[in-house]
Amino acid sequence: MNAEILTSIFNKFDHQSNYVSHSELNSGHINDTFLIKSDGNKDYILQRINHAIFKDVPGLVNNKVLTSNHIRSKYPNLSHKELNKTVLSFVKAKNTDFYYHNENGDFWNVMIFIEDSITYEIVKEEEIAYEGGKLLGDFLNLTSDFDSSKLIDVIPNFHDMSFRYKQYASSIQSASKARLTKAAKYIKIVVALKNEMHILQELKEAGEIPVRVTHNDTKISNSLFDKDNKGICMIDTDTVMPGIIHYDFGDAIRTICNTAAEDEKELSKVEFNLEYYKAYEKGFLEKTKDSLSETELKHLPLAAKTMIFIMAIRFLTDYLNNDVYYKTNYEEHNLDRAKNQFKLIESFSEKLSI
Ligand code: GN1
Ligand code: MG
Repeated sequence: MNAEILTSIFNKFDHQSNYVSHSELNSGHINDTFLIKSDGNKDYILQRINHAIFKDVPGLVNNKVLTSNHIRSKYPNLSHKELNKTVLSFVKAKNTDFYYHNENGDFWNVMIFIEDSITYEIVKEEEIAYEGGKLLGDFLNLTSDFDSSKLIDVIPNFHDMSFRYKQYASSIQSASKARLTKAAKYIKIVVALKNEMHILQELKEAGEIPVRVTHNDTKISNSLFDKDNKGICMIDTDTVMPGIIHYDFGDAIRTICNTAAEDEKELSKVEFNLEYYKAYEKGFLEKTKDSLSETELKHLPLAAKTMIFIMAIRFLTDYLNNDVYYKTNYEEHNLDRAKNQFKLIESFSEKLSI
């Protein structure tokens, strides 16, 4: 994306500053995200939201703004400036929507960049795991009284195991022989895990686990930290929706406890770090143990395994569908991601018996 195009889009928003330079932030698999340095006293995040995947972008942006407003209302004593360093703040487009829809159909939105914030793709310090657990606990507490009927279902059935399994089963039906052969080993693993991986879904459907406002994309790179390793806030609120806390806990564990990146091909580098699991759980429970039910608490380890499995089959499904969903950098990128997640399940099961 060239500077001229980005400048013109950036100028559609009401920030009263000028574009100076930009860099692309490559961690997401769906949207395109740019850090815009400005000549004012703030920098910005400019994001193109993928409307092939997010069918109702105005609704999604509204969810994000409502979530931020709700969280902001919890800090009545903070100044505007302090709030902008603590909670995601969205910038209105000059037409007063919180998004800009350009001629070729793309949707854009702008947030204030929280200065001096750091994100991690891979965790190398136990303290980050612990602080990450507290951050998720805070997020769930801050949104616990948020009226979820105001939120649209951004992607229906997002973490619904039966739905994900059905998508996977249909990808097997339509996949090429070549891709099926490459996936054969993993297809067998899915068969073996299938029943156990539906337990949480069944508990949810039976009403034994309550539905709350949840984040739904809690990979560790979606948490901001300051330079002293203290958590600032959770970002990427694209998928905030009603759900069960297990997938939030599990997705954070999936990424924090993997000793390698989610797409590391050298599987001997992929191990489950039990110490980080314990540290994350400690931070999380410090914030939430009094508000969660016994059934919710009892199933946290299963949640971790289930969330790793969900991502394993989502990556495998996309590989079998010829890579139509996630951004990929090379032919077998999705297969490598799936293999990585299956290896993580194997290591998880060696270290934690559930
Ligand atoms: C996608 O684009 P990103 O990185 O925010 C995906 C998540 C996955 C994640 C895997 C809407 O999120 O569910 O956990 O990739 N988001 C969507 O890294 O499918
Ligand atoms: Mg996301």
